[in-house]
Amino acid sequence: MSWIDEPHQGVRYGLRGELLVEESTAFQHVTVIHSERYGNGLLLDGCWMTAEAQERPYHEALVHPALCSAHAIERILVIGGGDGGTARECLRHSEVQHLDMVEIDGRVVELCKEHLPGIGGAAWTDPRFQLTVGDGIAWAAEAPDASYDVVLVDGSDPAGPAEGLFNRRFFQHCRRILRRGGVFATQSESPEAFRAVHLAMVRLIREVFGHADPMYGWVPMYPSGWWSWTFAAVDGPRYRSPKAKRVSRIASDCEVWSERWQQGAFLAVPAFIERDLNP
Ligand code: SPD
Repeated sequence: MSWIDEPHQGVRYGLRGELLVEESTAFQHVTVIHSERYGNGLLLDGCWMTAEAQERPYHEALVHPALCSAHAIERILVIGGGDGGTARECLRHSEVQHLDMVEIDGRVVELCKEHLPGIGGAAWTDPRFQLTVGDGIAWAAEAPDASYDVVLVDGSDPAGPAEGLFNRRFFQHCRRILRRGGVFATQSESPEAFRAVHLAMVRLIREVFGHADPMYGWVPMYPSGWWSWTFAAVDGPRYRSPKAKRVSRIASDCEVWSERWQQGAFLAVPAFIERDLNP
């Protein structure tokens, strides 16, 4: 047993556990651990991505505001999301007919299937699920106009292979490929530990879509534990109004997400962020 830490700006975010896998892929350094507190976990380039007992609040928050509110949810695109948790939550919605997941690092998928199989769970064998190992940024750039009802970005931090998931061109393509009534969502970093990146993302998505709203919650293993997800839609902030029928089908099996939790999370904009976003 040892401590496995993500150092960030002079603070260490760590779990006590043992190393299971440590290797470099063509894209990044991958570490898989077993921790006492949160079960098996994954780090990419030394940054926490997920752990068995930490993933549900993160994935539920990214997925359900979008999937409960988009006009239709037949065709979904997930960019990143190699552990399968985002796809798993999407596929709990029976109206989803097809889900493309485009993950750049096939080795991450293999390691997650082997060491964190419960995160992807039923998604890995769901006939609606289509995995492409490839560049999600290029996928969005090449997808036809209005080809998805929901686009979800489940990438890592803005360094290395995920860097292009944080720029204007990428967000413009995400908007272009959404159908009418479609919803876009991305993880948008910590308002405390990645304040500048978070603000830049919300501002940029607002410019591209004409509006966007961050939603705040907690993922204790991530830097500061305080996290955000940002939503935008083609036709206004429909993600703030989930459809009752979809909510009733999934809410009882969620760990953290509920319609009420979501309402509070959209309202919980820290004052220091509010002042910067709406001076
Ligand atoms: N600093 C952590 C950012 C992690 C975002 N994605 C996590 C992947 C979980 N599916």
